Order: sequence, then structure tokens, then C-alpha cells
Amino acid sequence: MTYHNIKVSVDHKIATVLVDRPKKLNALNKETIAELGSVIDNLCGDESVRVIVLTGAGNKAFVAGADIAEFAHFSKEEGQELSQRGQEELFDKIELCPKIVIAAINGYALGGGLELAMASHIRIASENALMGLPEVSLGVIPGYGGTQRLPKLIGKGRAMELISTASMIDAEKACDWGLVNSVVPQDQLMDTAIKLALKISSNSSTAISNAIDAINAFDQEGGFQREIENFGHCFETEDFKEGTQAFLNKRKPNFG
Ligand code: DAK
Repeated sequence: MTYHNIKVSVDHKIATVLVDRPKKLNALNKETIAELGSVIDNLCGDESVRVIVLTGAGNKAFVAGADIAEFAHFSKEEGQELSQRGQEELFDKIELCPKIVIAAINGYALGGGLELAMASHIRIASENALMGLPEVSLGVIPGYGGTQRLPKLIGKGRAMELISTASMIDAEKACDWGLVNSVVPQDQLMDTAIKLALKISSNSSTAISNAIDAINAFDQEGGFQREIENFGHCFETEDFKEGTQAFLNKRKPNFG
């Protein structure tokens, strides 16, 4: 697939995916969602990639939402179909990706943009970032998982407030509420994300994929059972042999 709205680069096993529509504040049109879905598929299956960093082009926006011009005339059926398709083809894929996906939020993360960041496993924000789910100000509700993922991250009461007021919160408050893991000056955002990605990539990729799968089940019935099963899987892996042997031989593990 040729990409028109995103740029992808890989360095030291870290893939950086840049949403690249800066003139539209990186708003997610249908084509961008399809391209992101395709690249996430490819990177999830690419043995040479350990961690994925998602960010937006320019210094103003991560992603300022779904492209309002595109959904302004949708019918009920089109809305439902696209919500389901978008969730399956992009947002759920990110959450279920067996590699850690880090959202480096470099400015506005609104609506579908915040939903994209929330589907990611880790969020780091720059000091200028502003986040919110302003959908109700447009007469709709979040349709890419926002009503489900936001309360898990910040609690039901705060999610009710943020969604019903359509307000934006700044990076400091987002960190205080647990919506982002850390806040850094904008010129340090990518360095911070890449350093974190490198640290993650030095650990066992099979153990990390088992951990992601178990953590994703934390709020589901059977979450503890998933942990037990995935814990067991790890004992069958080369990484487990390497990790334990390295410790016992007082050397650093090499997970390949
Ligand atoms: N969609 C389309 N264009 C956008 C956009 C967006 N979300 N956000 C910004 N732009 C465009 C602006 O129209 C403008 O384009 P030009 O007029 O220059 O052609 C350009 O980006 C620069 O924006 P501004 O001139 O407005 O920049 P400012 O600094 O003055 O303001 C802002 C920045 C972020 C406060 C403002 O742009 C803004 O309020 N943007 C809209 C934020 C927003 O409401 N986003 C949508 C949230 S609702 C669905 C599933 C999910 C969703 C929808 C449907 N289905 C399954 C059907 C999700 C919906 C949402 O995301």
C-alpha cells in the first residue's frame, strides 16, 4: 500500500509512524484510518520491529480528531458501520498489537485523536498538548472506543465530566488524572519516546507480547486465568532460557 497521509521509518527496531496532514491538524479521514490500519498490521507482524511510536506532524497537533468534513452528512447506518469498522480496523488492532505502541502526543489530541492515543499502550505528552473528547459539541458521542477506554484510564466520574463538557484538559492535568504517563517539553518528546522504546526493546519480545495480552484482559472475566496461561507459555520460549541463563551466568541477556 502506498501511503499518502502517514510516514513510516524504522531505526534500531523502533518504528515511528507519523500522521502527516499538518494543514488539517492531522485529522483522521477515511484514507488515513485505512493507512494506519495497514501499517499497524505490517509492523505487528514485522520481526525486525520491537516497539511502535505514533505521533503527529508539525508542532501543533497529534491528531485533532476525525475529519469533521467527512462525517458531517452521515446517516445512522453509515455512522454505525464506520464506527464498527474503524474500531476493528485500527483502534482495536493497536490495543491488541503484540508490540508496545507509544503515543507521543505533540499537541492537540481531540476526539478520534485522543481515542487513537488511548488505544495505544503508553502515552507521553508534550507540555503544550491539549486533550479532550469534544464530540457532544458536534451532536455525536465518541465512536472509536472513547466512552470505554477513557473511564478505564481516568475513572467514570472524570470521564463523564470530560465527555459531557466537551472540554480540553492540559498535559499537566492529563498526567495528574492518569491519562498520560509523563509530560516533557515539546523539543524532548520524541527523544523521550525513543529512549523508552529502546529500553522496552532490550527486554524479551515474547514475554512482552504475553504481558500485553494479559494486561489487556485485566478488566475482563478470566483475566487471572489469562495471566496463568501466558505465564506458562513463557516457559516454552527461547527468551526464557536466555533470560534465566544470562542471570545465572552474571551476563546481560541477548534476546536477539
Ligand atoms: N477535521 C477536519 N479539519 C480539521 C479538524 C478536524 N477534526 N481540526 C482542524 N481542522 C482543520 C481546520 O478546519 C483548518 O482547516 P483550513 O480552514 O485551514 O482548511 C485547519 O485544520 C487548522 O485548524 P484551525 O484554523 O481551526 O486551527 P486553530 O489553531 O484555530 O484551532 C483547534 C485548533 C484544534 C482548536 C480547532 O481546529 C478545532 O476545534 N478543531 C476541531 C476539533 C474537533 O472538534 N475535532 C473533532 C472531534 S469529534 C465516527 C467516529 C468517530 C468520530 C466521528 C465519526 N464515525 C464512525 C462515523 C469522532 C469524531 C471526532 O473526532
